[in-house]
Amino acid sequence: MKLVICIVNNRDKSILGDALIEQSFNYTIIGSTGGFLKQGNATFLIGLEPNRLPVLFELIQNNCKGREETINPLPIEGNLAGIFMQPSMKVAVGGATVFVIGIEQFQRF
Ligand code: 2BA
Repeated sequence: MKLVICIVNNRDKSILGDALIEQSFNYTIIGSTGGFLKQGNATFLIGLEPNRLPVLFELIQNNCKGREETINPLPIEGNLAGIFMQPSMKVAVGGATVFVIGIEQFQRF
């Protein structure tokens, strides 16, 4: 058995969740926050048999879109605070960040 940890943009959470249900994947969603952008994202935990991985990857690819986010950093602190602003910056955020872990044992009690 494998555990797929899949981090997606909050905006793709529902559409990916619906697609997973439709294909009978079991999953849990954990609300999470990206370390760099500090924006909310969604982390899916999906337990599955390895032979279903290709179908899962296709679902993720088809339902999670890459986006460009603009970050507006806070003004530089100090005597001249508010005068020197750091420029806004564009960051490409991937459709999904996926980790696959081998599971030694899976039990439901
Ligand atoms: P964030 O950490 O908020 O990162 C959002 C996007 O910012 C990243 O998109 C990447 O394009 C950019 N970014 C991240 N760190 C950067 C840096 N030091 N300098 C410049 N740009 C940077 P993605 O790579 O698609 O990642 C989307 C989200 O997936 C991340 O949100 C984070 O929550 C998660 N993630 C990505 N890689 C990860 C990893 N190796 N381990 C754990 N979580 C990861």
